[in-house]
Amino acid sequence: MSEQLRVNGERIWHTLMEVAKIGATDKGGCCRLALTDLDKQARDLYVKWCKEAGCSIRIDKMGNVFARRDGQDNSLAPVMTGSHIDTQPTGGRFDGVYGVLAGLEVIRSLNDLGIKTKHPIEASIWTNEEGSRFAPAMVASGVFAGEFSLEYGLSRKDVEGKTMGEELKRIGYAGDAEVGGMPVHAFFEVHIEQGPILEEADTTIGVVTDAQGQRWYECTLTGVESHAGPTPMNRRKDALLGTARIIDLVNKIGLDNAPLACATVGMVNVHPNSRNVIPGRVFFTIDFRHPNDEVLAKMDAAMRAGVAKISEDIGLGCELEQIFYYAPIHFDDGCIDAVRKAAVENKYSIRDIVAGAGHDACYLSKVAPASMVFVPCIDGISHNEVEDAKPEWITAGANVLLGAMLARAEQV
Ligand code: HGY
Ligand code: MN
Ligand code: MN
Repeated sequence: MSEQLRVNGERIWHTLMEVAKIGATDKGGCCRLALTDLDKQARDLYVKWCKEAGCSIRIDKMGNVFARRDGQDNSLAPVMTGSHIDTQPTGGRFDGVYGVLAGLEVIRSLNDLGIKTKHPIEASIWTNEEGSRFAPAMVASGVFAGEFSLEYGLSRKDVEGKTMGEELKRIGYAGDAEVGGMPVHAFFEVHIEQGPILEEADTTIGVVTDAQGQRWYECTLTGVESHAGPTPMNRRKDALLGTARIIDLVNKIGLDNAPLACATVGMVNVHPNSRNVIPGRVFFTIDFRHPNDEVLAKMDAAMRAGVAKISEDIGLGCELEQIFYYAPIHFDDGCIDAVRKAAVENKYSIRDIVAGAGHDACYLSKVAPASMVFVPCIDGISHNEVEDAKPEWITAGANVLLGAMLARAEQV
């Protein structure tokens, strides 16, 4: 790759820090939940920048935003990149938004370099990747890939009962373009690793070959609310006790399938959550992950058996629902090679890696050749306000994205 085929590292860093101001938290992170006014503000800024870079803008019915740079032959399927701009409640300045702004930087750099491509290029924002405000995660790229119906996607509700459809309309991003059903020549997503592997190996680029599978559950345990004082211990139906035992069970299932299994209870809502009332109802979530689908199924079975026993032992009602599942993914070998080649041509240190988190590229891989580029993050921490990355890593990931996209979009 010639020396000139590089992005403007200062510009992408500045762009990232500009967007980081939208939803900035006191601890240096970002809280920009999906389809809030802050999400709208960041989307509007991105659209403005993309228009300034000469792109046309398309918004689909799930609010996915596509900034299109024409190719020499616009009848050809686009080479796409993108990620998400929504964050966790205590999110960082890089998760998702880095991949969105790297797409913009690729377009800006192609403009600076006066490069035309045979295929059009599209840089995208995928709605509600985090699955924090609206569950499940990656729902809009899931609709695009045909994993979920449009009606299912638009009907996802937040804790206040607001639907994605209503919130898309409210922020002005209920587009009219159909969701998916279009050919995509290739899709690349650049993202911070969100784990410790690359930094510990002093490696700049992660060539993402696979993504682990996930199973998400919602569980409601129902016991009997009663007075913490006069109710004898042997007369209680304590929903929080059951939850505590299940949290320990989930953790044990993760440890029993170490070193690759991940098992987390991240959300617990206790009712009535009063210090002198024995909880009568508890809602909580379970998140299982593993790169091997059979192991993921084994974890599922062990959890279901354990939950049934715990509920019976304490005399609790139990509603357990799996709300999200996708099998482990192997990305497209041609796209993986394009990433590897671009990294080697840039003389970056590289290693193959499996994505521990879910990403929009996971669903895009079902409808297009896709792969990802990882860069390290400081101490491997993400989904935390301290999330951080070195400017040289950010530049490196964008350079590799440029090279990989050009390889598939074909410079003319
Ligand atoms: O949960 C995930 O893996 C992603 O952050 N949505
Ligand atoms: Mn992400
Ligand atoms: Mn995330």
